Amino acid sequence: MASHTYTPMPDQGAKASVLAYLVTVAVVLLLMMVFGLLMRMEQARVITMGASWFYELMTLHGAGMVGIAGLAGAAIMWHFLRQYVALSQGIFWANLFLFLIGVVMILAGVLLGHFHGAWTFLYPLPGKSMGMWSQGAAALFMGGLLVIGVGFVLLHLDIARALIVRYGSFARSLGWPQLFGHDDGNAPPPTVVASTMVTIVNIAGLVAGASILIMMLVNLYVPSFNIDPLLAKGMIYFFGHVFINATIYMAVIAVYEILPRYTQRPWKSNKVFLASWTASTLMVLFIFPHHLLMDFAFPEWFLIMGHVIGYMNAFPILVVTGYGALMIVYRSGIRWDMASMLLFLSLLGWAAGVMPAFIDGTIAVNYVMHNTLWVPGHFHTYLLLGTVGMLFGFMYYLGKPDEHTQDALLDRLAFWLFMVASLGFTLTFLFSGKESVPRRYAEHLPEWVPYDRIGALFALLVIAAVLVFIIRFLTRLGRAGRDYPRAPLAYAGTA
Ligand code: HEM
Ligand SMILES: [Cu+2]
Repeated sequence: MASHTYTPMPDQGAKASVLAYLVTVAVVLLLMMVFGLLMRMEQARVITMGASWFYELMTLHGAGMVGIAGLAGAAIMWHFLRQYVALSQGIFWANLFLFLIGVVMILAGVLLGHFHGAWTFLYPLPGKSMGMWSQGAAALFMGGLLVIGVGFVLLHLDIARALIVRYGSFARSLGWPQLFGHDDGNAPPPTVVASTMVTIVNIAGLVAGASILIMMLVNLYVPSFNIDPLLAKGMIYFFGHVFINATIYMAVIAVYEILPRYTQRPWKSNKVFLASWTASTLMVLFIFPHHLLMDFAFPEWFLIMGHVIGYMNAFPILVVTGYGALMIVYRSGIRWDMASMLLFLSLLGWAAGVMPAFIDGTIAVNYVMHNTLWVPGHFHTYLLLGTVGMLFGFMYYLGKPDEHTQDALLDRLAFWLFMVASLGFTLTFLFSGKESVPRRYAEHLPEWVPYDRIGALFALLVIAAVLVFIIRFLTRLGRAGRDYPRAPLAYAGTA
């Protein structure tokens, strides 16, 4: 039987590039969190920066957080996928390089050019600012997104190439022979299955995103080049929905790889696992209309599709992952340290974050809830506790000097603070949503301000906890991943 592991040369270059990604992520994440805190403080009437600044920060925060979540997911995926397939180091660096160029363009468009049309850059807003920003500012913002998108396309094409070289086809790297035929115990490991799924959906999403960005850039300078606004909105949400969902499907690879190392129990891709990843590969592409349920101009079947498939997609991967994690951990005598605790918390955060989306994905509910803070309440739960929790788990794993090192009391306190403060922060969003407080309002009515204040306080505490995680990671940089790449567990065939 063939082994799935492929042992790359233990090289310093790969380690340096993953760490460069993570340092970038840490710095931008912290900055974006501070922007988020400032927005919440504005709503809470603790500070007054004015609507224009609020929307500039909101634009940066929305685009920046989504981009950084993608970068963090890519670092996790690349780090572990390298055990099984031969990935290009040059392309991985190129993606980071393009990301940084894009960030500079976006910062220039927003902070210097005052673009504040939100990350959604809905047509025709960027080109019709009524004097609030110039064509150039809109072009810098959208051009920056395009450059970042091109980097990710390159990265995914390289991953696609490497998967096909090793496995022959996506069908094989998704484990279809084992799913639809006899399970010979030789299915590709979870990391390979997840990377295949993400590669397929993200290439589709990024191509749609890049296409609409290019059309809108042309339209900025050649206004007679008209775009159907409904089509533009559909393409933007298809891209945005797929990209942000892909971040957690990449980051969850940390769970698949690290928990087994802690318990010495391999995470095998069984039929149920393979079936849920294959099903989600398709469903993630078809549920984006759940963002458009209020757009009555779309055909009805399209919206019903978003509702129904959204229901069906909410659970499979989450359930196989949660169940799998419980089976790996149950009576394993696992050592609970910062990495394993954060990874476990991230699964809980993911599960908790899906619930409000499930509710809001119901057409009748959506009419009432959609443009309220309920929605930021949902996605901050699964992104902050889920994706970002996985990221910090990965950072602690890489930074841990050796397996016997005990975590300091400060770190453990920061863990509990992160959990409680994140829940508090997201619950104030959800509660405000339940009270019909609209989202994306710089100024809040006096009745809403008490929730905003509590939310701002919790946001401050989240940042305090995150500061501990990040400083700990940065001070361990020199030794992080000394034994890189860590020995992978034996999978099928080698066990
Ligand atoms: C300390 C942590 C954070 C704070 C204080 C914070 C705060 C905020 C605030 C106040 C808003 C505007 C809500 C509204 O009134 O509509 C917002 C929106 C948003 N946040 Fe966060 N956030 C945090 C973390 C994150 C993370 C980790 C992510 C993603 C990885 C994220 C992604 C977003 C997105 C995509 C939006 C929507 C922007 C838009 O409506 O255009 N945030 N956040
Ligand atoms: Cu979505």
